Amino acid sequence: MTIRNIPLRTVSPDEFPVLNKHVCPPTFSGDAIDPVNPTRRIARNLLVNIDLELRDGMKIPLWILEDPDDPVGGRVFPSKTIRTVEGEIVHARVGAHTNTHTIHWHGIEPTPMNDGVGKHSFEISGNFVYQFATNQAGTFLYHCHKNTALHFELGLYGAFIVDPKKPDVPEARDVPDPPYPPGGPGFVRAFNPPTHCVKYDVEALWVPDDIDTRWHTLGHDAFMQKCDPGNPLSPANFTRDGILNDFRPDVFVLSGEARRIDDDTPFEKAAIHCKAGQTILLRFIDATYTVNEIRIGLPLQFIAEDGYPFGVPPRGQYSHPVERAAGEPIRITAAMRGDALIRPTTPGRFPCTIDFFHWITGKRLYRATTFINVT
Ligand SMILES: [Cu+2]
Repeated sequence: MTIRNIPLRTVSPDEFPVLNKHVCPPTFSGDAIDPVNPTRRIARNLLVNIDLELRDGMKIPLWILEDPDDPVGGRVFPSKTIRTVEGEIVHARVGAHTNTHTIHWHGIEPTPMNDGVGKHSFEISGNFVYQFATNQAGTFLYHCHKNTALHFELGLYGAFIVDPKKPDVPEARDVPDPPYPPGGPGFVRAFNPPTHCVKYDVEALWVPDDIDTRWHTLGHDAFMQKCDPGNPLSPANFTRDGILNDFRPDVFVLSGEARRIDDDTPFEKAAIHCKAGQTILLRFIDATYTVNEIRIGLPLQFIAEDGYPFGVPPRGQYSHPVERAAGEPIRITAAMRGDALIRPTTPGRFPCTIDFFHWITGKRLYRATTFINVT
C-alpha cells in the first residue's frame, strides 16, 4: 500500500511562514532581563590576554576572564573562581571588551536568556547583567560559549563553587561564614544526615587542561561559519576548513601550571599539604579535550559529580557516595566535575597521577604527577 500525500492548498505570500533560523546569534547588551533584587553581585570582563609560561621560558598566549573588582588577584589562569552561597540570587555584570562573547554558567541552569549559550539566545556586545540563582551547592564551571571549542581552549573558563550555608553544629565554630575561603576550612554538601554538610579542613582544586599550541595562534572567529541571515542555509557558508576538528595537545596543564609533553616534572602548585587527621576536600574540573584518569595514593570517598551530591535528597537519594581504594582510578572527560573527601591518618608523601588519553585511540599521551604531603 502506498501513502498518498494530501495536496496542500495554495498559501498566499503574506500568510507564508518566514524562516527565522538562528545561524548568527544576535548581539545584545544592557541590564538584567526581568530583574529581581540580587543578594550577590559579581563582575567579569573578557577577554584579557596573559601568557602561560613553560619551564624553559617559552610563553603560550592565553585568553582569560578577569575580575575587574580585584586589582590584585583578578587576572589568573584558570580564570578567577566564582564563589556564591546556596540560595543566592546573583547579578553578574559581564563586559565583552573585544568583539562578542558570552558566559555560560555550566550546570547552574539559569533561564534560557541568562544561560549564555549564544546560539540559543545572544552574544554580548558591550556589557550585560546575567541573573541567576545558585540553588544547588557543588562544583560548577563558567566559560565563554562563542566559537566554543577555541575560546574554551584559549582559557576563557574558571571554577564556579556554590557553598552550602553553615550548619548549626559544634564544629562550625572555627569556620568563617560562606562563601568559604579558598583552601579551607569550610563545609561541603555531602551525604551526612541530618545536615548533609561535611566539614573539611583543607580544600584543593585540580583543573587538568591540555593545549594544542597551534590553536593558540588563531583569531577570535577562526573557521566560524559565514553569517548570511538572508540565506541561512546556503551550502557555500558551511565551510569545512580549519583545524578545530584536529586536536594534538603538546602541553599539559594542572591548575595553571604547564609542562611540555616530554617533561614529567611533578606539578608543585596542585600538591596538597595537610596534617594527619585532617579532612581534605578535593574538587576537580576537567578542562581537557582528552579522557583522564585520576589516581590518588590514599583511599577517598567520591561524594558528588557534576554538582550533584550522591545520596542527598531530594535528587540524590537513589545514589550513594562511592569509596575508592588508594590508586583506584576515577575516569573523567571534558567539563566533568567532582568532589572527593580524603582523610589521611598517617604522615607521608602520597603520589597522585592524572593520565591524559587520546579521545579516539585511547593512547596515553601524558601522565601528570603530583602528591599529597601529610605531616
Ligand atoms: Cu569568547
